[in-house]
Amino acid sequence: MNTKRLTMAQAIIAFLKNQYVERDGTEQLFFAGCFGIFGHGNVAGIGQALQQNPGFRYYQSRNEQAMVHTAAAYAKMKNRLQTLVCTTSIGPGATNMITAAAGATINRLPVLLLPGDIFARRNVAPVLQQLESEHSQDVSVNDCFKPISRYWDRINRPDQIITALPEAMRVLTSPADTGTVTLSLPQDVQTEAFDYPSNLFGKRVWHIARNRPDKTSITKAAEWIREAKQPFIIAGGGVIYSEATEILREFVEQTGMPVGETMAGKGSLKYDHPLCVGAVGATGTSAANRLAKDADLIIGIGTRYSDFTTASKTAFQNPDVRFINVNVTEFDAYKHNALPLIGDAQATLKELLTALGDYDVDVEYETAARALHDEWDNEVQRIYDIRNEPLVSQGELIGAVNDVGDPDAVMVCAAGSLPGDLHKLWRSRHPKQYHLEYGYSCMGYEIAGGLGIKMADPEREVYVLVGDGSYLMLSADIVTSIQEGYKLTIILMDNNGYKSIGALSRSLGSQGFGTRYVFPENNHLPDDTAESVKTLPVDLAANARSLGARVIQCETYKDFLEALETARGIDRTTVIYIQNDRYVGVPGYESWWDVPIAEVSEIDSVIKARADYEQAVQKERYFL
Ligand SMILES: Cc1ncc(C[n+]2csc(CCOP(=O)(O)OP(=O)(O)O)c2C)c(N)n1
Ligand SMILES: [Mg+2]
Repeated sequence: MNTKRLTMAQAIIAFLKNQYVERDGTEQLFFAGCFGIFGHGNVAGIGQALQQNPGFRYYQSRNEQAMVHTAAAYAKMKNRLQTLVCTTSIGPGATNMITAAAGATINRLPVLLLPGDIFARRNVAPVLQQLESEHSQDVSVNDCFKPISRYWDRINRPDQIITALPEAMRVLTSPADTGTVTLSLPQDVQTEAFDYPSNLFGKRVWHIARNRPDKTSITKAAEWIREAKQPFIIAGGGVIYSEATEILREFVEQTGMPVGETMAGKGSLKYDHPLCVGAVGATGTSAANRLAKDADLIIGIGTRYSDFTTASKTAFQNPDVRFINVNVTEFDAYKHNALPLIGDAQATLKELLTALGDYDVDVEYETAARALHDEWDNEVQRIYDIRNEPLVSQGELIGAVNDVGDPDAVMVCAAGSLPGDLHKLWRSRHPKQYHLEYGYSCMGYEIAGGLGIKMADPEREVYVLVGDGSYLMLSADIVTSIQEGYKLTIILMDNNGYKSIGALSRSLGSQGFGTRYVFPENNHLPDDTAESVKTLPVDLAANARSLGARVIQCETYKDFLEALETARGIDRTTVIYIQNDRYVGVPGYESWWDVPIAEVSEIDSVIKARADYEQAVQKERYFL
C-alpha cells in the first residue's frame, strides 16, 4: 500500500482540499477554504497544516461565532453545494462557535468545525482552559457540540480520521442529514504523524442525489389533490436548495394553486407572480393567511413547519385540512400527520405534475387567490409610501432598499423587528434575494452572514439590514470584509434598543420593560411608560468608521435614498446609518404567535393580556 507520512492536521487538510460534489452533472469543490482564529490549541496543528497548504485558502475572523455564521451563509447562498471549514483553539475559542453551530444545524446548512481539544495524552492535564471532571477524563467543553452537531467525533489517534472524514463528508453532503459536523481535534494528536494510505488524498466526488418518492404515495397524493377544493402550497427553503423554483412555477401555472412562502422559502416565486401570495404564518400577509386558514389541503414543500409558519398551529382552521409534505427529510415529511412524499423537491414536483395530468383548481378559487395577491401588493405599496416624521419608519426604509437597491442584490437579515417586516414587505425578484436566517433568528448573523454571501457571489451587491442591538452584539467582521475586499452595504437601523421585543413586551402587558438603551432612573431601567429617558451616549456611526467602513449618516428618507445611490459607487464596506421610530410598526395580518404570559401577576396589564392569551391559545390545533 502506498502511504504518505503526515501529521493528523496535515492529513485533514490534504483530504478536505480534494473533496468535490456533483449535482445534475455539475461538479465543484466542496470546501472554499478555512476560516479560523488561532490559539495554542490549533496554531501548531491545523494552523501549521494550513500554512503549508496555501492553495487551501485561510481566512481570519474576529469572532468564532461570526465565522461559523459566515460559513453557514456561504453554504446557504450556494444551495448547500459548497461551504467553508472553521478552525479554532481549545476552550473558549471552540465554545464561541456553539451558537452559530446550532444555527447551522437548525437551518440545515453544512458547516465543518474543527475545534481544538484537550490533550489526548492527558499527562499534563489540566491544560490551560480545560474543564475538569471528577467522574471522567473523557469530558471536555467540546462535548457541548454533541446535541447541535449532525455528526460529532473526537479524534484521539491520528489514524481515526481515515474513518471519520468520510462520515463527515457523507453527512455534510446529504440533503437530508446536513448541518454542523464537528471533529474535535486534541491539540497533541493534531501534530502526531502517521503513515496514511495515499488513496485517502485522492480526488473524491460526492454525488448529490435527487431522490424520488414512493410511487404509490405519488398516486395517492394526486388523488388527494383532485379531491381538494382549496389546495394551498407552502414553499419552504427546500424549494430553493433543490433549485425547484422553475418547476414550482410550472406546477402553479398548470394547476392554478396559490403559494405562500416561509422565511427560508421566500423568493420561491417572483413576488409579482399572480399566484404568489407571499409570506405565510405569524409574519404572513393577509392573502396567504386567509388562504391557509380555509385550505382543505396544504402541500408543504421543503418546510419544517416552524411555529412562525403555522402561526403556532393556528394557521390552518379548516376542520378537514390534510397535508401532503414533499421533503428530502423523512422527519419533516411526516409532520402534521401528512401524506409523506420523501424526496427531492424538484424531482417530486415533476412526478406529481405528471401524475396530475391536466388537473386544474376551480376557476373561482384561482380568481379569488389572484385578487388576494393584488390586494396585498397594494398594501405593500401603501406601507412603502408612508413618510413618517420626525423619524422615518422601518417600512419605508425597506421600501427604499427594495426600490432603489440593485435588483440582482441579496438582502440579509436575521433578528429583531426587521424579519417580520421584511417577510411581509420585501418584494423578492430572484430566489436568492431574500436571505433570512430565521431558523435560529440569531442576533449577530447579519454582518457575518453578509460576508459569507458576498464571498459566495462577489458579483452581487449585498445589503445587510441590521438593528442597533444586533450591530452591538456582533459587528467586528466588518474588519474582515475590508481585509478581504468583500464590499457590504450595511444598513444600520438605530431605534435605541430592542424595538421587536419592546413591542412584544407591550403586547404581553409588560410595557417594554428592559428593552430600551437608556440610563437607569432610581435604580430602575425605564420602560415605555417613562415620560422622559436619558439615552446612552453611543455613536454607532463612529464605531463603524473606526472599524474601517465608509459611513453615510442619514436623517431623512431623502438622505437615505441618496445614500443608497452613493453606496453603490463605493467599493469598500459602507454603513448607511439612520435612526428610525421605535413605535411605528408594520401591523400583523390575521395571525398569531404563541408567547405564554404569566398565569398570575400583580400587574393589571399582565392579567388582562393573560385573559386574551387564554382565548387565543384555544385556536391551536393538533393534526391527527
Ligand atoms: C443572540 C440572540 N439573543 C437574543 C435574542 C432575542 N432577541 C430577538 S430580537 C432582539 C432585539 C434585537 O434588537 P435590534 O437588533 O436593535 O432590532 P430591533 O428589535 O430594534 O428591530 C432580541 C434581544 C436573539 N434573537 N438572538
Ligand atoms: Mg433596535
